[in-house]
Formats: sequence, C-alpha cells, structure tokens
Amino acid sequence: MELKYAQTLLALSLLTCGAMADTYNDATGDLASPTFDGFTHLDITSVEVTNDANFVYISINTAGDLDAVNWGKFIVGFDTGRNAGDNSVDPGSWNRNVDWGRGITDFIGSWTDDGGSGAGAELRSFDGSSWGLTDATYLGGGDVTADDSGHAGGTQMLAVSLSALGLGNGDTFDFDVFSTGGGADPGVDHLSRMDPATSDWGMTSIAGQFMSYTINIVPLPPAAFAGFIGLAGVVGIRFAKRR
Ligand SMILES: [Ca+2]
Ligand SMILES: [Ca+2]
Repeated sequence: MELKYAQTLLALSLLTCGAMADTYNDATGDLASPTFDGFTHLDITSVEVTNDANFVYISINTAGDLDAVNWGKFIVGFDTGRNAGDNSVDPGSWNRNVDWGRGITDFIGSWTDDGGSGAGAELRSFDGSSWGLTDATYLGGGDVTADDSGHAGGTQMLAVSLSALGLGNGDTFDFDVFSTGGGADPGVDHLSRMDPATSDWGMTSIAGQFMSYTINIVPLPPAAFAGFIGLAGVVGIRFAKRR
C-alpha cells in the first residue's frame, strides 16, 4: 500500500506540475568590450518560456545579481503575426535604438532598477498603424506581471496573458529578448545573438534570428482524473484508519 501510494503521488505530481519550459540559451560574456565590461546583470545567459491556459511565462536569466544594481531593463519583443508589426520599440514610449530586422506586434518593457525591492513592466501593442499601452504592472489589469523573487539569482520573471497577445492553444509566436539601459539605448545583449549586438551605447543594436514558441495548453487527461479519484480514496482510507 505504501509503495502504491508513493507511486500514485509521483504520477499525480508529474501530471499537475504543468508543461516543461522551453529553454533558449545565450552566450555568456557576449557584450561589447570595453563599453559594457562588468555589466553582468545585462548579460543574458538563457530565457525560459512556458505557458498555462491563460498566461505565457518568461524567465530571463542573467549572469549578474539583479538585487545588487539599481538600473537595467529587459524588453521582450513578440511577433504574433496578427499584423505586419513595426520595426521599433514604440518611438512614443520606450524608443530603444534597436533594429529587429522585422516588425514586432507587441513588446513587454520591464524594469529591475528599483534597488532589488520589486519589478515592473508594461505591455505595449501595435494595432497595424500605431502603438498603444495594453496594460502595466502599475495599472494592475492582470495582462502583464513582473516578479522579483529570482533577482538575487539574476532572473527577471514576467507573465503576459494569452488573450492580450491574441494567442490560443497551438498558436506560434516569434520573439527576441534584450537587455538595455535608459533613454534611447540599444539592446546591450540580445538573446537572438551569441555575439555583441551593438558596439557602444550610441550604436543601433541589430537583432539576430528570432526564436519561436508554440502555445501548448495541456488538458488534464482522463487517466489523471481517475488517478486523482483513486488517490483521494487511498487518502480517505488512511485518514479514516488514523481516527
Ligand atoms: Ca549573453
Ligand atoms: Ca546574446
């Protein structure tokens, strides 16, 4: 009974922990020297993407400690294909000096630069002719969230709603991620490139080939439901015996 109980628990935990994240690796130390020397918090090492029924979750891992610095921003550019997109980072708001090499339809502009006590983000979208603010952490609409719990380990965690991106199960979007500073700075490190994307603060960064991710909403299979009922029965019996 004990072994079967353990096996059922293991099976249940595997079924309910959700889809595995897709990991997109970047080189470490691929920032132009000497301008960006020492800016390990801007050096992206990998990005993990996963989703559930409502959100896409994006963890941006860096080589630094995001609690140890009071500046640094991370942009995620999406091309969902819902319109031709725009090769910019919204000239009216974030306006970073980036050449995506294509149009993007949406981006998350996020910040970690509050001295390690929080994180924030905006979600901006292109409607085919102009950019607009969809939601922001300071507006609390729930379409974009930011989490600073991984900052000491160098990770900026973001979530964006599928509905805001106009995406559903089976849909694929293309994306790139870059780190940057303030104003019209370029992308200091692009996930899409293993080599420096810019040579200096005043030089446009050039994106590489975008990554792609396919939304996979995993329904709870009937077998798992049966297992849950079975486990509930086992637990019920065990609890009953202890009374
Ligand atoms: Ca890097
Ligand atoms: Ca890179």
